[in-house]
Amino acid sequence: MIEKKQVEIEDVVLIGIVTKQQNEEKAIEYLDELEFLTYTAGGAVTKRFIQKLEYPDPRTFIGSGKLDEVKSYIEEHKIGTAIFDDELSPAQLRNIEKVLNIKVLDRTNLILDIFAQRAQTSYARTQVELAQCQYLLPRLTRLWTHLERQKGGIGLRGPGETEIETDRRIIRDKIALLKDKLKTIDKQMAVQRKNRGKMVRVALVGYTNVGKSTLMNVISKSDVFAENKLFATLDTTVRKVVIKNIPFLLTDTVGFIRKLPTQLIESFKSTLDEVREADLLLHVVDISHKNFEDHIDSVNLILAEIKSADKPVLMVFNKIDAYEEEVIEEDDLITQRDKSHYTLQDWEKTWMRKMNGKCIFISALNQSNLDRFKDMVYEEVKKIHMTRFPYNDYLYEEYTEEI
Ligand SMILES: Nc1nc2c(ncn2[C@@H]2O[C@H](COP(=O)(O)OP(=O)(O)OP(=O)(O)O)[C@@H](O)[C@H]2O)c(=O)[nH]1
Ligand SMILES: [Mg+2]
Repeated sequence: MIEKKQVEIEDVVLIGIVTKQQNEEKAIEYLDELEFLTYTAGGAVTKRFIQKLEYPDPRTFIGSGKLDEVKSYIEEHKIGTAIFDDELSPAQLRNIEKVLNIKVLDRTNLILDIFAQRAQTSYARTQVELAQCQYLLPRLTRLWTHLERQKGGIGLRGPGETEIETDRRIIRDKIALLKDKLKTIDKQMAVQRKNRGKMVRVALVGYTNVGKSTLMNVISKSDVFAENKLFATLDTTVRKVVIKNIPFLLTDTVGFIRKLPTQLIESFKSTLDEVREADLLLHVVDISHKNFEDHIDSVNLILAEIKSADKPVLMVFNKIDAYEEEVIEEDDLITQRDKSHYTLQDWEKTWMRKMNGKCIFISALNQSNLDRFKDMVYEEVKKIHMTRFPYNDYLYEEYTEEI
């Protein structure tokens, strides 16, 4: 079982690259996100290193000169952790550790660590533990586990802490055991889902931190943990919601992120089954985030990966209260107008217009436009409900209660 530990804030450096596929602006955006992830995991970023490269170096990810630069910085400032914004191969990880002689993590490792920290139920913890073991298996010979200086902290929570020095066989046995355990739970969950009968099922999906749980709370009057950190929700909550006269089930589940580790997608099978078996998806987007279009793409990629890309979807653009477009001053003749200058009205005229009204702008926090949102959900749910209960049409009679 994963151990829970209160850890002190650790000083961390971040390392990213600019390549042909990833321009400087993108690299900076990704590092911003990596910094938020680091903060969620309990780290404070003291410096970022970015290098321009044709391709990542197969031996050390960044060039050896750059690595030396990182080395002198971490030695001077006594930094204990370096985090790379990509998945490092086991060989890269080993080589980098040899040079830097501190704890080296990659994006995958960091996300797994946050999941380990946040998993509440034994079910979620088993899923995370499995993903961690699978990540760990090819990377067992890690230098930093032998170092005295770093005990606990980011990247060391979970099985990594205790099992790392044991051999691969033990990890393999453990993987088999965890898989068995999950299979049993998966079966129970599948039965539970079956018992819910033919009721229409709606799932909230979206990038992490967009406001899914907040929206769930305001429309179902439930109390799901919401917080301004990444991956506040790992477990699935299902609530019965009634709009007008149709009841349906609403699911809030784990948020997605760019490059969600595949180990996690596999181990969170049952959690994601809630999405896979949903009749309607509410794709929640944080429109106040500069990269919201990228976020939509990442979510759609993961939906495709779990074979849920062809479900009916309502796009829910949340956080309109926090949306701010950049303004070009009248005497500024140089700045080119781009998407950052769009108002919400401008956005409505873009590709969103082609969605045939399947999108809506709301603020879950200020509860604005929620009535319209509920109407739209009602219309969609009603369509599905009617195919499932064709003779049950008395449900749709609008009636006012006599006093
Ligand atoms: N300004 C603003 N903030 C919001 C709105 N909706 C949610 N938030 C804030 O956004 C943060 C994340 O909200 P959550 O509901 O936890 O987001 P989530 O999508 O469930 O996140 P994960 O569970 O981490 O995937 C919280 O600090 C919320 O208070 C909104 O309409 N406007
Ligand atoms: Mg949530």
